Amino acid sequence: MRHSARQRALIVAGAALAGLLAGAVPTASAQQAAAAPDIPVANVKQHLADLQSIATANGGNRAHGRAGYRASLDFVKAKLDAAGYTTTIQQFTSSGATGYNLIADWPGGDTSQIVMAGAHLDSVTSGPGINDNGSGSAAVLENALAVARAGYQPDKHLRFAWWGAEELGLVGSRYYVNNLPSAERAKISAYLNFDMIGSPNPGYFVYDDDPAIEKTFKDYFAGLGVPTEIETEGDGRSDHASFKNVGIPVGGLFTGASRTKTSAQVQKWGGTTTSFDRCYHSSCDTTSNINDTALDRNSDAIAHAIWTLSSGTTNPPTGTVFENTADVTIPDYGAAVTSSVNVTGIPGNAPSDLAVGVDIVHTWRGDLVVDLVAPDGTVYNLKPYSSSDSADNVKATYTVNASSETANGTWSLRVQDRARYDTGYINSFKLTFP
Ligand code: DTR
Ligand code: CA
Ligand code: ZN
Ligand code: ZN
Repeated sequence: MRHSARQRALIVAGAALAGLLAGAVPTASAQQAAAAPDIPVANVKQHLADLQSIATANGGNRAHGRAGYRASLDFVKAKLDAAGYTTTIQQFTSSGATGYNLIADWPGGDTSQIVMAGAHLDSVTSGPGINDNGSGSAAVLENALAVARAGYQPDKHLRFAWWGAEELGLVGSRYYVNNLPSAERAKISAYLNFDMIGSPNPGYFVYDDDPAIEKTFKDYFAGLGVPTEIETEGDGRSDHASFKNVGIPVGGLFTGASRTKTSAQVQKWGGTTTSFDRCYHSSCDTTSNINDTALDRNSDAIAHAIWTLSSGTTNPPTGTVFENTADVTIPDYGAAVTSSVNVTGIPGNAPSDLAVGVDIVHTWRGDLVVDLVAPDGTVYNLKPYSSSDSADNVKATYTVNASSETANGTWSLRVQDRARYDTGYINSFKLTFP
C-alpha cells in the first residue's frame, strides 16, 4: 500500500516548505496547476457562423458523404495546422460513402498519458447541424486554439478529434477505437465527449461514466453556481461509447436534445417546459438555434477539464488512496486469485460512491469474473463473465455503494478466469475514499 494522495501531498508540501526555508525552489508537485483560460464565446460563435456558411454553400448540410462534411473538416484542419498541431485525417467507408475523422495532436507532453477531447463534426442531412454538433465541434476547436495561444505545455499529451458519421451510428469514432492497437488505447487516460452543448432551451448535464471526470465538470459548474444533472440517456448515444467499451475513462457534457424540460428543471435552469432543442435533427438547427450562455459555460468547462486532467501538477485527487500495484498472475481457466489492500485510518463506514480502480491486463476479458470483497467477506460483483466480450484488458473505475461496510480492514479484488486459452494478470487494484 502506498502513501495516500493526501499523505503524499503533505509530504511534498512539507519538503517544499523545508526547501523554502533552506532557500530551495518548491518541487513541481507542490505548485498549483496552471489555471485554464476563459474561452471567448465570440470565437466559438464565429466558428459556428463559418460552419453555417459551409453548409449553405454545400447543399444545406454537413452530412457524411456530402460535400459539406469534407469542407467542414478541411476548415477545422486548416486552423489547427496554422496553430501548430500535428493533424491526421483518418479515412473510412460507411453506407457506400467515404468518411473522415480528423485527429490533432498538440506536440509535447507524456505520450503515454493522453487526454483526449472530441466531438462529431457531421450533421444530419436535413440541415446544417449547428447545435448538433457544430456546438461541440466549435468549442473543442476553440479550446485547441486556446492551448496553442497559451503555449500550454501540460505534463500529459493532448489530443483532439472530430468524428465523421456519428449520425449513422457512431461510425467514425468506433472505427478510430477499433483500429487503435490496445497498447495505444491504454495510453488514453481520459476521453471527453461534447455532443450538443449549446441547446436553445438548455439543461446542464454531466456524463457520470467516470467519477473523477464527472467531479471535474461538476466542480466547475458548482463554482459558477450552476446546478447540473447526470446525463441519463447518454450511454451508447454518442462517440464516447466506443472508448468506454474498451475501458477508457470517459466523460462529457450535454445540454439536451428532443426530450422536454420538466418544470423542476425550469426552476433550476430557467427556460420553458418544451424540448431542450426543438430543432433537433431539423432544418432549423442553424446559428439561431444556440443559447450563447450555455455555449460559453460549456466551452469554459471544457477548458477547465482539459487543464485540470492534463497537468500532473494538479492538486492530488481529493480523498485517500489505497493501492496494490503488485502483479498477480491469473491462472487460465483456474482458481480465483486476489490482490488486497489494508485500509486504515478511515473512520466509520465506507462511502456509497467508493471508487474501485481495476487494472487487469488480459486478452479476451470476457473470460473474467471480477469481484470486490469487503473486509467482512461481502462480495460486490464488478464485472460478470461474458462469452462475447472479446476486447482486451479491464481498465476501469467502478463506483460501489459500500456504505454498509466498515471502511477499515482488508479489501480484496478477486479475479477468476472462467474459460480456456486467454491469459493475463492483475496489474493494480486501487480504492479511493472521498
Ligand atoms: N445521439 C446524439 C444526440 C444525443 C441524444 N442523447 C444524447 C446523450 C448524450 C450525448 C448526445 C446525445 C446525436 O444525435 O448526435
Ligand atoms: Ca468563456
Ligand atoms: Zn444528431
Ligand atoms: Zn450529435
